[in-house]
Amino acid sequence: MNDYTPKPEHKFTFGLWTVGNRGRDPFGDFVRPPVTPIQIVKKLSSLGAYGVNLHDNDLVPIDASPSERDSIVKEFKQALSDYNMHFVMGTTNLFFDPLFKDGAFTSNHPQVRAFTLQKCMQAIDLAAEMGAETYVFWGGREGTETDAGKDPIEALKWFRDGINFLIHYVKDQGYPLKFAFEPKPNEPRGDIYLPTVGSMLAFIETLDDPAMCGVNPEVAHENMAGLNFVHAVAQAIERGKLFHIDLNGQKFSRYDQDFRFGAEDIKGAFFLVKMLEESGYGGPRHFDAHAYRTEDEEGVWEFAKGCMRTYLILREKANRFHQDEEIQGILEQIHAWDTDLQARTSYSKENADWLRAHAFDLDALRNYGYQYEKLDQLTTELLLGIR
Ligand code: GCO
Ligand code: MN
Ligand code: MN
Repeated sequence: MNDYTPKPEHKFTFGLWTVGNRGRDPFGDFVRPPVTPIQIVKKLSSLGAYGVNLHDNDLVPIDASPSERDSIVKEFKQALSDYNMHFVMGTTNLFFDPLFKDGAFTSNHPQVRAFTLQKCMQAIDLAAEMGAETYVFWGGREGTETDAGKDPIEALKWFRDGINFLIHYVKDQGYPLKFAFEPKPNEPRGDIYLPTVGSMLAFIETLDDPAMCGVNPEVAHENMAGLNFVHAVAQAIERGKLFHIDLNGQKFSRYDQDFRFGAEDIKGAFFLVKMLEESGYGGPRHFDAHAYRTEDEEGVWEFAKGCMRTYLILREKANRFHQDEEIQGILEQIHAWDTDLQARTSYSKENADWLRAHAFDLDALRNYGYQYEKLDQLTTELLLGIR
């Protein structure tokens, strides 16, 4: 009998803002009462989660006095230890306050850019004090509606300068934190800079310490742009840059829906879980999603359970995929190696001469069938539960 019960060893985490989401949207107000951070920690712990993540102001109000801040943090740390929950990822809210309306690191206003550094330093201190491993930067409002007023080349330089400042701040403080950058193509801005995983990976290489920096890709964000999320994550994994991940569900090319993991594109979710498990990714499985606006508090916890359960079911399906003789038989044929020929494809003068002279059977290649139809149907049947 399979057991899909989440356990801390599965490393499932939730942002306070996810299960704490009260259902407000641009068209309508809150539909659920607030749940306190401590209630969230308690409930998630009872559901088998590993830990929580937060924005500075999810825990400490932006106008809290230093002593208020300290007592809130103390109480929260106590709750984490009481309920055996980890604090995994910290981040800064650089989008809610009206002063961030033109962005934070890339605001045209120099005082906003400087205030951003101050707010980030404080939020990084908070994350380090609570033992976070990873610090996420999501450029919520780092973008424009019109390019008439902001130079996008200059904006990228400002963003780089700001992040470099914080890289040096973290090193000077001796915090063992890594930075993870989260791309998104649009929303809430008309366009957000560095919109995809690929563009973020390129940007990271230009920072003062690229080794300390990786990405935090989100299913919804690549899918909003019509892109294949598995391929985006693959590129990050291949470069050792997958530091964190935001799992959720999304219909392609729509607004950021943040549905329960697996609620949409179940096959995409399957290939994602399969790749994460096979790649040895050891980081948290973070759900950055929220319950439908139709739900009451009970529905919120159903949503949280659903995210974790679906992940575990898909993980088990990935194991079955490996055990399925018919599927594996086809894969063996597809992946058959021609080792002699393979050896000829690493460059040497001799190999180049040999390859130039080699006669390929082009008709055999033209007529070769890859069997993907059968393989995909078998995968679909496996997912539908009849294999
Ligand atoms: C969004 C983002 C955010 C970030 C979060 C952490 O589209 O709203 O996904 O949820 O992940 O702010 O940086
Ligand atoms: Mn996210
Ligand atoms: Mn998002």
